Amino acid sequence: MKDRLKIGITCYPTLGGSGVVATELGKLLAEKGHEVHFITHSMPFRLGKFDKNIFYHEVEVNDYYVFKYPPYDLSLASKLAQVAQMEGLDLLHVHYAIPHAVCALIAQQMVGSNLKVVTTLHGTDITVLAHDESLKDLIRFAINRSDAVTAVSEDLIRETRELLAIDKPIDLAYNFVDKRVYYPRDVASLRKEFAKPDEKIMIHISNFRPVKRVLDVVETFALVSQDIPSRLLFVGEGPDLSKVHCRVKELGLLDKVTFCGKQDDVAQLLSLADIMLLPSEKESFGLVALEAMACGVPTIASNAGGIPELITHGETGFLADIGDVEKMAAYAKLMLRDEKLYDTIKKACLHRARTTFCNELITAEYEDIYYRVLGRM
Ligand code: GMT
Repeated sequence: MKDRLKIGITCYPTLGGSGVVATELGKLLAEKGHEVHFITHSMPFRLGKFDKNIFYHEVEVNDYYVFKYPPYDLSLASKLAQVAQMEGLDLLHVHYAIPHAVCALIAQQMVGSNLKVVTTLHGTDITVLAHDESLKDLIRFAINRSDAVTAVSEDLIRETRELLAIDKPIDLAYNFVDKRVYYPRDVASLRKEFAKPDEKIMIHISNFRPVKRVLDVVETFALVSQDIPSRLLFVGEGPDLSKVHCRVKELGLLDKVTFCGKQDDVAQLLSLADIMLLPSEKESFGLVALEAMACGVPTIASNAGGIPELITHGETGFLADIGDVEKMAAYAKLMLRDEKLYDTIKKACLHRARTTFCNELITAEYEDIYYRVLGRM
């Protein structure tokens, strides 16, 4: 290892792929000997077991009665500066431009420019928030003033440049999976609880936000299950869950669909499945499809955002236009009926997840960025 770094990490700790990526990255950096300080409003949900190199600092928000909105952003900025000073941090790596990068830049002003700020864009901070005229200039400011900016796909880099007219270099750092956690698990006995031996299992995991188009999952499954005995597992919860339940009921498919709710052991559940469905309207990367890939499960997804950078059509899964559930169902049937094709795709999935998107590679890319901004190449 070059120098041991002291790194502060801020993310949304309780939900979503960005929190998972930030937490897993912190754990891997700590394993490599760096000192990692998570500075968030609650304990990151994937933090797990104790590690001597990992520290957690909770941001407490002042709810003084005159504040209509408790000022979380100011409390975070102040905490970032405090921790940076107390612990002698080299840099803050913040996930999401708004508000985290802005808070980190305030902390940098308070502490001095030796404290570097690395910002990672995950998607909705650009694909949703950068369309909001009231936030656009602030996001551009956060990006331009960060010492380095990374994004999770080429597509997100392109969209950031287009939407915000940014010239500054943006580094690509794909999402990654820890192959010690995501691999095909032996789930033979658990599988019996979900499906009969001749039934196939399809799975969808998300936060059930409208952008995930969860009803397309139901329609795709309905078409597949007409021809192939199969089951569907829904993992996660969110605003569109009740719509999904209604549609499943309407189609008379309740006995074939299991709603698992929020689950921790995603690798175990993924290993049960034959196919993952991800028909999102927009997806800057699609971490969950990578997690599936690492468990040897091909994904049928929409041809949206950064998904084609992850899934190679016909090799590690299949892509269809957004909303084209007939095509998605046809691809599912194609794979489920042809064992040889399925096996080839499964092997390609495992290979791609373990090479292009492996934890060692991407962690090293982030480390290089840290050393670069610190002038310690
Ligand atoms: O997909 C979500 O709704 C959660 C969101 C988040 O903020 O955690 O995920 C975004 O970041 C992930 C990690 O980089 C990406 O894999 C997801 O594709 C991205 N989601 C969207 O772009 C909609």
